[in-house]
Amino acid sequence: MAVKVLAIVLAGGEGKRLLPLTADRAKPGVPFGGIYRLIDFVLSNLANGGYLKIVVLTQYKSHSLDRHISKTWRMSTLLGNYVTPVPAQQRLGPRWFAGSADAIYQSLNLINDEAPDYVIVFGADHIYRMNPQQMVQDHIASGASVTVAGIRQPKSMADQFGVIEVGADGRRISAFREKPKETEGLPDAPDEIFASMGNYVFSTRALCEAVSRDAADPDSKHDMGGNIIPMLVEKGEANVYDFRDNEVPGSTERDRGYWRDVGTLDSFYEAHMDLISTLPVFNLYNHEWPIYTNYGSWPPAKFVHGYEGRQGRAVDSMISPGVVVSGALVERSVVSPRTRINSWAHVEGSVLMDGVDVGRNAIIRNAIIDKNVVIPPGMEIGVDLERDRKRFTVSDAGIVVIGKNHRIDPDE
Ligand code: ADQ
Repeated sequence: MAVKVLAIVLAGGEGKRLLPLTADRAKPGVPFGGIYRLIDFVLSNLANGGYLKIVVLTQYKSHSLDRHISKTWRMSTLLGNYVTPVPAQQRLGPRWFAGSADAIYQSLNLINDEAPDYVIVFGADHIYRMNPQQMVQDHIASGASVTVAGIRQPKSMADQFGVIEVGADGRRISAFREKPKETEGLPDAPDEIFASMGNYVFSTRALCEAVSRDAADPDSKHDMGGNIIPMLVEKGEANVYDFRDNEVPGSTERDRGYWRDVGTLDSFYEAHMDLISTLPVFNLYNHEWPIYTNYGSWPPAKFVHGYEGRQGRAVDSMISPGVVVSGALVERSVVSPRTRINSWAHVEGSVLMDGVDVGRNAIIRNAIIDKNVVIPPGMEIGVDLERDRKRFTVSDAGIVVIGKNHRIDPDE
């Protein structure tokens, strides 16, 4: 008989480092790549891998995320498939989820109802393609209680990840430290560490026992990476699955093994830049492993001559349906539906989300402009960063970010 697998997607992240993009939406609900939201990547990986019983645990400002999930991810229930958003329960009293392990503990009834043999627990904040079937098979073959997906990352980023050390067999995790301040590099690559991707496969009993034990510990932060994985590592029951071994149909030499944590404004911006080069670092045009989404019924993007006959053009850019580029130039940018860019405007190296309106003669350079922002005619963004710092958010790398519905005073 086929093994039964339930997938749990952790989608409750607050995403403070992505502010202002997360001011009124949960991090997994942040728009990405013109027409997607971050959560579409993990859900597409699960669906393409054939895992169609999916519980999405949400909490923080989940309204637009819930709406997106029910609109986009409504699947046929005929075969018992589902993608269900489950908001934070409050059955343990008037408290919010404490951490990701608590979120699972509070949802144990869903696991009991489904009675799966294995539980996939994946994060929702990453841009990547992965075939989760290969990881599940690896987990089953090894007999471990938990298998953690691992990827090499620069050592300088160790304090953002769970850092994995493996034993002599290359599989068993001998130590796991969540976001260490200091750490050694790998023996064969001193500038790299082996990082947890925040994706786990559990044997059901081991998961239920671990989160129940953790729930009774008053000193625990009830965090998967901080508490549950170290607990199972200590028992010698945790294995690693090397993401390098994962093979996704249709991936190119260039984007094989691509994985980005888009937890900061700069990494979010960089991941967009990875989409737009002629041979993209991350290829959204792989139809063998599609990333699914839903963005409404907009007509095709349109490029027209604008004021004084100026040509509307875009190069090295991704322009979504419903966009009108009228007599403006768009370069190295990602533009979401319903955006309008008017004559003589120049948009360069930028990410424009839904319904942005760029006035005539405006210049937008190295910026992220969130939903429905109206850029007044002649405004310059990303040209004088000192000035931008006084009125908008400017990231460490100098990317100017304007939050959703921000009303710009032209004299600002
Ligand atoms: P972080 O991403 O910093 O590190 P966390 O903030 O717990 O850890 O987020 C993990 C996932 O859980 C995210 O998808 C988030 O949205 C979600 N989440 C967090 N709290 C939640 C809650 N209470 N309810 C529901 N969902 C919740 C983690 C691991 C590290 C690993 C990195 C990889 O802890 O070990 O290296 O991911 O990016």
